[in-house]
Amino acid sequence: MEYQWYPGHMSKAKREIKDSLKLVDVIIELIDARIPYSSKNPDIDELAANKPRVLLLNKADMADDKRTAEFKEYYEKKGYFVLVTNARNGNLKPVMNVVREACKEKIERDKARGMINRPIRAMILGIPNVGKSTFINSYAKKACTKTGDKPGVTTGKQWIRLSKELELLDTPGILWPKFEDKAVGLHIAMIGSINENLLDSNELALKLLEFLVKEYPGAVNARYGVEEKEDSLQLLYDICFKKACMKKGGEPDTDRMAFTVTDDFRGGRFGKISLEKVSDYIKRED
Ligand SMILES: Nc1nc2c(ncn2[C@@H]2O[C@H](COP(=O)(O)OP(=O)(O)O)[C@@H](O)[C@H]2O)c(=O)[nH]1
Ligand SMILES: [Mg+2]
Repeated sequence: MEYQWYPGHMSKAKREIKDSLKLVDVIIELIDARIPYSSKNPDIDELAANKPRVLLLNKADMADDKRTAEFKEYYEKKGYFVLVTNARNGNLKPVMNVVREACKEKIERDKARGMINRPIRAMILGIPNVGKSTFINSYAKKACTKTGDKPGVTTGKQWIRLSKELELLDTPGILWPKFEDKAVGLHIAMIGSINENLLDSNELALKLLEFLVKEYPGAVNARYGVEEKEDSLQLLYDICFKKACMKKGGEPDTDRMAFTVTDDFRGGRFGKISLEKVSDYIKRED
């Protein structure tokens, strides 16, 4: 499998993020709870320069709750302030609580200097499609005051005041996933965050079926009414027959069914499923 890489574009983005980071007290990084390892960009560690880090395990409504809880604990042990979120129905209170906790030192420092009402400033970061815009919009909708340029700070930076306590840079930082790792590329393709035609869609569906049968027994049967088996190509044929997904000549239309399987997965129609679990990654990172 081949993945595309955009070094020029990304190094510019990285520089911009680095500049913006100088202006904020805390970094709020969104990752996809279905792939908490693959959607977490390691560049942020290098860019972050000791800022407090809040990690949002977003799209948790589509992920496996048990696996999400394990990742939450795993990242907390690494020093992140972690929150499980669904950016589509944003509730600001829990976000404020973790941000406040992450910025405890700054708040106390301000207090000691007699600066009581200085809002916390944050920047949203993440790879494409994790929900950055949705997050900003769902909170900004409630508060919706663009605070405009701050004189003396910088030009061209817009801040959104979410509350008296919290301001967000209105443009999120977009980082690229770590595609050199084939498993990362595959998982990102499975959830549909990169352009579909970068990967063979049949192969993608076969890998999904293989994964589901192994890790979530019963999910494929519940969806298509077929007997589950390890041979995912045979399974795809079985699903074609079961669902009468045939070409004009009477042959099973595996291309069309592969598309349906992938689409069903991305739409959450196999249930709440995570492609990754902590135990798969603990050996790699630690
Ligand atoms: N189910 C679900 N969908 C979400 C969530 N957050 C974002 N989305 C959807 O994911 C897609 C990408 O979100 P977007 O905010 O554009 O991602 P961005 O590229 O990081 O800005 C959109 O279709 C959103 O509606 C979430 O928590 N749960
Ligand atoms: Mg966006």
